Amino acid sequence: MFNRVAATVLTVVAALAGIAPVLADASSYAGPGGATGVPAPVHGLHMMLFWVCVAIAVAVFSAIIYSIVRFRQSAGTAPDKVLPHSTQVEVVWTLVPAMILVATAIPAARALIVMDDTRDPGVSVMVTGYQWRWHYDYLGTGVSFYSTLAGAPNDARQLRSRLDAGSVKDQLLDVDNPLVIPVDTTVRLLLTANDVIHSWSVPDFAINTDAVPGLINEASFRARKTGRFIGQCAELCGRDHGFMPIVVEVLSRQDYARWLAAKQEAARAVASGAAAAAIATTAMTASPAAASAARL
Ligand SMILES: [Cu+2]
Repeated sequence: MFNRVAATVLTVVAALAGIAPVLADASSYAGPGGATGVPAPVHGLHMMLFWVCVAIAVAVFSAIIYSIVRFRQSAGTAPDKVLPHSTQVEVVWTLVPAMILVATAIPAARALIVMDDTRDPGVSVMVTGYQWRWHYDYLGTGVSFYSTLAGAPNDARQLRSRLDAGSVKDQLLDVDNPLVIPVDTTVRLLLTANDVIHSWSVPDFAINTDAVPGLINEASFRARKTGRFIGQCAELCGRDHGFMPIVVEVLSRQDYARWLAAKQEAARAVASGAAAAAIATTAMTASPAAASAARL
């Protein structure tokens, strides 16, 4: 009996050793074609682990069902005295799960390394979570803005608004100022928060990274196609946690350059307007003093 079990388990071990490289390669499966290069390894890893779990479940439940039927008491089976206290069996059924974990850890580590690679970004954005909105600061460009729930969804969510929330497009999933990024460009996000812990989560980019006050977390992704991608805050952050969605607009590189230039122009206009207003205020407050000084 024991020899048969040991032979079966050893066969499984040998098979696992043989499929380890296959498992490692499985993570390179292209996936369903998400918006970024990251979901491909993430999706591949998920599917590979799914099939490993299926194989384990089939093996374990088959053994359980076979044992229940084959060795049932009514068939006259005597309790086995070898298997329950067998050191060899203990060693084997410790080694097999350990080997499965090692075999799956290799592609998992590979996917994590790809996700955490923030070198040579084309665009770096500081993302700050607030109760209850996001702030995006395009580092080194002078462009920064808040991104809050868009007007129509915000109106419709109000108590007794009399607006039909069902008729609002992207209800609770639309913002006034989306995060705009170029396609085929590595985007590095530096995430933090100004009050409580939030989480910047966009499934299409396989990003779900906490934004923690006093800490800066990093994430990076590379959009493979243009379009509009939606996410939400994924960390319970207070009363309006459900009202701080994320919208990422992926533009072609030319469109992004135009968008950035327009934003920079607007930022310069605001800055020069503020400077002119400050000069005027200073002149107005200074003139009475100058007048009284002249009188003395
Ligand atoms: Cu939040």
